[in-house]
Amino acid sequence: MIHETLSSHEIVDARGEFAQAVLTGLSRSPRSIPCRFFYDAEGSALFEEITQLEEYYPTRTETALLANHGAEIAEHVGSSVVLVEFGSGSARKTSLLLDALDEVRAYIPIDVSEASQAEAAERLKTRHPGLAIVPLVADFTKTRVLPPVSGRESTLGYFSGSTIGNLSHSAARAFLEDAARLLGPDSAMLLGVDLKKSLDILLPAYNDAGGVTAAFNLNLLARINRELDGTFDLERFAHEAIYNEREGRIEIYLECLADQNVRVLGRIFAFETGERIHTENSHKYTVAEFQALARSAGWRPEKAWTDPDQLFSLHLLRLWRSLKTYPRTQMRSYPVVTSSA
Ligand code: AVJ
Repeated sequence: MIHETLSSHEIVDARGEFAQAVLTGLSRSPRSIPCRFFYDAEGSALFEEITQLEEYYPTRTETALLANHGAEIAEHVGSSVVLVEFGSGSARKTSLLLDALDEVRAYIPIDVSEASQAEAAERLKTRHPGLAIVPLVADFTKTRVLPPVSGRESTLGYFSGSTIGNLSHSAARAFLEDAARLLGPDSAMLLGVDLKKSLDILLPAYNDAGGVTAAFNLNLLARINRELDGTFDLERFAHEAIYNEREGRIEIYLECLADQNVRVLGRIFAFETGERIHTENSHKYTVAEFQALARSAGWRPEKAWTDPDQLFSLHLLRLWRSLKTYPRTQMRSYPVVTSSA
């Protein structure tokens, strides 16, 4: 145990961002831990499993949209783009886009996980020999500069899987504004956005019968035990997924099943029965709602594709030549939802 020699601050610094976020998150009321910490190696593997589940429709629906509309997307985008992917993860869908696009100058995946970057790059190199891959290991919400790529004319941003749904509306707008600055004028953006739908479909997608999503959520507690000397008993917490109608989002929690004290990095946290730790939001949109959000961030919706069952949508946005020509009337027209998360 390293507690004896280092002060708690030194221990937190040593364990970095995860330690800071967990100790801060568990100390606040209601308690919460940011969803980006789901993705350690175990969590990324569980998420891959989720994407194969019958109940979890987003991945296969987006994949089908890319397969069915890839050629049309490429027509809109034009040739020899530099493809920048936000939160690239396993980049499994990216291959379909790379197949469809004509002459990609370079591919810049941005992801916090070095491991999944390396694994994805290996696979892409085999499938797309000659593709210049320039990985950026970084938090895509905080990336301000792209690695230089010679002859970069037009740039296509790609944000798949409805990961934009994890962000609040104001954070999603800020992300789109930052992306505009990062990608530069004349750039385009392709996003996967999950659509609002009946709860008969939505709730099982976040609480599957096989318990894979529950394991994905509980893995966060296992990760704390592994990395932060935690004493969480996973049997005494349960996965919970609800739909918040007002906010238009799935909310995921870990519910405490019995009064208990848990230690993390030497600090004791007393949990009461029924108390919850918030771990993720997954906002859902209508096509019109998402297009209004995009406009409020300075993007012009060029085209949107949805599947026949209206489960999922792909949006192609184009950046106004420059914000100078953007009709001010459109700015901030999107209703600001004052959600705390
Ligand atoms: C990776 C954020 C798109 O919100 O649907 C899947 C993560 N959480 N099951 C989503 C997730 C629970 C997923 N995203």
